[in-house]
Amino acid sequence: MFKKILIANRGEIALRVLRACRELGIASVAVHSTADADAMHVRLADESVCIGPPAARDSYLNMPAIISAALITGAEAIHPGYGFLSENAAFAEMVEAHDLVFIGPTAHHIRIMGDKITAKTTMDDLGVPLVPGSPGELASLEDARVVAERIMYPVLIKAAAGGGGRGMKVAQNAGELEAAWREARAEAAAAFGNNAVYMEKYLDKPRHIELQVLADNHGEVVHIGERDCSLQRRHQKVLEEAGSPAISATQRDALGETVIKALKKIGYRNAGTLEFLYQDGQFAFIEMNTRLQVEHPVSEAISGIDLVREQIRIAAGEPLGYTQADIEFSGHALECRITAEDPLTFAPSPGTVVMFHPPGGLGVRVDSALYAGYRVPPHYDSLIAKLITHGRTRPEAIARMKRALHEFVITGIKTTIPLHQRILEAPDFIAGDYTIHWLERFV
Ligand code: MV4
Repeated sequence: MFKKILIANRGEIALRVLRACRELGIASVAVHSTADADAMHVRLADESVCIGPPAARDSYLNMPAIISAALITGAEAIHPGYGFLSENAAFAEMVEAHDLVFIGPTAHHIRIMGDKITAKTTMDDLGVPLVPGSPGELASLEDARVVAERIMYPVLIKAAAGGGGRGMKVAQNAGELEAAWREARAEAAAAFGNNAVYMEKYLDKPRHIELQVLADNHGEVVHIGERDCSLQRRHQKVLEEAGSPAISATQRDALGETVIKALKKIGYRNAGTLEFLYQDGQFAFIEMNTRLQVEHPVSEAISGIDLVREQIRIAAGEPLGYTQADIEFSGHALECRITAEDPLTFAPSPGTVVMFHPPGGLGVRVDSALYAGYRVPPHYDSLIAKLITHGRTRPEAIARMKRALHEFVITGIKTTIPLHQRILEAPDFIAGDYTIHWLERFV
């Protein structure tokens, strides 16, 4: 096992990794920008290194500074958290080139899944179901026309280097195809420096359901159940749940079996998440995330598995030590992402936190790096707390969430707590009856 790990991140996820390190008896090194000198992750770590000015590109994305911090402090491994360098294959390679361990998948797998076309063709070859679409990159507008006629309108043109909805254009009919093609390519080139695009049939009312997996370096692969992440606004997830209210345990097990077989074949390692669209009883793979995700705590709640501990153990070469048959799912979990934003306009609301009283009690977890007197810097993501509740049933998890939101006091900045309270009262939410479009219409 490692003796010391560097955490290349900030905020609640840096704390999450620090906690796993301390429980495993591993020393921790925090890195921080000048804007984060007073941040909680710096205070909680055994050591810290300042890696640059506030702008993320000069600090949390500064690869040489982070590698140097690891070498100077004698850390043996780097946990990237989520965002920042977590899905940067070049960084994973740089880490390994300095005889450090990247706590995550291999650079090869990060690269395959980072290109959405390669990810899809890989999964297709492995028998994972996809949305009908182009077999690969669209070669020309003519090619796009041929594929669209075959799969039938409406169609969606997506950027190969995409994700997060950028460079994605719908064509409802043949008349809209040329504009969609041009706009998708232009947006992809501008956003990613890569104008490669592909086509899928446009699903009009899907749910976003993703499957958490863990794979060790010895060929064992397990799934940790699904999460329903359909409640999102402008491609930002707002509230997630495990399991999905829309699918049965039988459906989950069948999907899990297909995915495990596929990941064993490609020798995938560490944690990962496969994203699916689910509509009319069918799953269709769209993307794979090769990192720990923000919403991982709901999977931890229903499985009892500490995903970050497992990531670290796997990276150190330890076998999982259990199989799918040993994993039991219990109850239901919800996560509310609380951001420093106006709950009505979503305008960012950085500033100084005056009061901070997180809720507690049975079935309640708060992952947050906030404290009274902390100044939320304007330079980074607006996520300030994740509130997770677990119950024996979905109604119990909902009741706990309402109770916990009622207890939660954050003053000095605006937060989205009132938005979550409204969602939890909505009959469609209570019934579990929502698609990826529901929240956009609700807010
Ligand atoms: C889709 C889709 C409908 N049909 N693909 C958006 C971001 C990217 N990760 C995939 N996305 C979508 N792909 C087909 N064939 C609708 C979306 C989509 C979406 C997906 C998941 C969660 C929220 C979303 C919000 C709008 C659109």
